[in-house]
Order: sequence, then C-alpha cells, then structure tokens
Amino acid sequence: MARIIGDTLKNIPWQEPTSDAPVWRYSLNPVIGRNPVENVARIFNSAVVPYKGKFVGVFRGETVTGVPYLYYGESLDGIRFTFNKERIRFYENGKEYVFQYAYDPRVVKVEDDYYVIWCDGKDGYPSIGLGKTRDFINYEIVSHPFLPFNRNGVLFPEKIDGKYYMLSRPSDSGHTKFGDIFISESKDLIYWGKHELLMRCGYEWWQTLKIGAGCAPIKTDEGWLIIYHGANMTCSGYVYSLGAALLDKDDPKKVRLRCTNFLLTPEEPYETCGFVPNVIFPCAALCDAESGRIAVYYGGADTVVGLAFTTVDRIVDYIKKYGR
Ligand code: BMA
Repeated sequence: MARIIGDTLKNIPWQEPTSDAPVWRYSLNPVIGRNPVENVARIFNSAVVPYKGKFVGVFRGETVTGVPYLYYGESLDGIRFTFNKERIRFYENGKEYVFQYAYDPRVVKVEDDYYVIWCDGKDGYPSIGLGKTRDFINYEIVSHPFLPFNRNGVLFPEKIDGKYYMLSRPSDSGHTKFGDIFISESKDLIYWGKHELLMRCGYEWWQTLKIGAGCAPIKTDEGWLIIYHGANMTCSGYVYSLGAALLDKDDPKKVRLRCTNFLLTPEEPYETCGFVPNVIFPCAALCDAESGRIAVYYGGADTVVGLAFTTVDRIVDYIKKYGR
C-alpha cells in the first residue's frame, strides 16, 4: 500500500471509479467551460490549491484578444469556480510588472508561501516566471530562473537537503517540436544551477516528441510521484497525453520508474475537439494523505478544464506494473 506523505484534505473533490483504469475522468467534465468570465474566451491549463478551507487557483485565461494572462478563481468544492474579471497583477521592486503574456501557471506551496510558476513572455521570449503570494491578493515577482527559451517550470513543494528544486523544459521560440525535462537546484530561488537532464522523450509513441512537467510533485513513501504530459506527432497535429513517473525521494535527480503507458489520452469530445484538438495538459493535483486520493486538474483541447481522479495506490501500482 503506497502512502502520500503530506496533509489531509477531507473535502478533496472525488468520484469513485467505475473501472480499473489507473486514472478516471470526472463524469460531469468539463468543470470549467468556455467564456467563464467577461473578456476571457477560454480557461484551461490551470492550477488549483487548497486554501483556508476552500480551493483557489491561478488560471490561464485566454482573453478575447487571444493573449493569455493569469486570473484568480475560487471554489468551495473544487468543482464550481468563480473568477475575478481583473487579471492578476504582480509587483517587482514596488512597481507593477508588465506582462506581455503569461500561460500554463502552476501553484506550489513551500513553507508559508504559494509560488506561482508560469511561462512568461519576457522581452518576447518564452521564459519561466516565478512569483509568490501569501494571500492570493498581493503577488510579487521572485525571479526568472532560467535563460529563455523555457516552459513548464514546476517547483518541488519542499526543500530537499536545504535546496529548492525545479523541473523545466528548455525549448525554442515556437510550438517546440522537441523537449526533455531538466531538473535544477537553488538555495535562494534566485540563482539556479546544477541543471541536469532528468527524463528524455520516451521510446513509446505517445511521448516521443516532447515531454513537460505537469502537476507539483507528490511526495509518497515510494518516491516523488510526477504527473507530466507527453506529446507526439500525427498527420493532423500534436497529441498530448498524461504520463507518470516516480523519482527518488531523497535524490529527485534519480528516476526510479517511468510508466511506459499513458494514463490518460484524448478520448472525450472536450479533449479531442476545441481550440487545439487532442490535448490533455495536467497542471495541478490535490491530494489527501489520509485516504490516498488524488484529484488532477488538466486542460482539455486548450479550451476547458477537466478533473480526473486516482489514488496513490492505483497509480503507483500501475507505474510499477508498466514502468521501466
Ligand atoms: C504547448 C503549450 C500549451 C498547450 C499545448 C497544446 O506548446 O502552449 O499551453 O496546451 O502547446 O496547444
């Protein structure tokens, strides 16, 4: 029986499985549909965390100009969300930070701070932006950890041996046709180094083109559980699926096991049809250490947000069964 090492979250959104699939979809998906708030055409690829008894998040809102920015949303049950119509403002040295664009946010709590990591259009280059908040009202820029081009920055939820760790994917300026996951460390969240290749694109067709970190790593007694996306190429474009792996608990630079099967691939209409068809893009997971339940938020077809469930037992067993 694998165990989550972390907090209890009794009100985690949940639905029992109806099959033995390793990850199953919420039957009332999508949880966030089109035109969720004034001037925002679509919300997808977004992050949710528990906060003061409810669920709050930083959401990728594709505005009606087509430019993505970050929006705040909240929910009592983790399923029905309301959003602020003003986008989130960040400050740097007392001045408002001017966004060119911002997308694919993740939110990770480390000690008392909630860190927001997103793909930031800094000087026109896709770069990793790192900011923080304590109250989801005031946000400040912490750093831009890596040289461009880089996407899919995901911070670990605790320091390991006194150091912060971040996953990311160095890439290029466009819809990158390549990309592996790297891991970097820092003592202060400002200066990052010791960059190392963590996982290359897989041999399996669903993850041959590029891979990128997804949800914040989940600490388990079997290691750090990472839920990521893998993309491949077809005659009609890219297909993004959800994959999983286990990293060593004490040394996250070591991959223990990586699942050769995808755990979710686009099947439902809200994943196969939309602004960009055939995309499942996980960005956040809620966990309840007591029951072992995990709820994953993912973007569907660059258009909506879906919810999927698993338990630490099921997913770890599956990785062990189909891992290499
Ligand atoms: C990637 C990112 C994601 C997006 C995906 C599919 O390059 O831009 O935000 O979900 O493409 O379009």
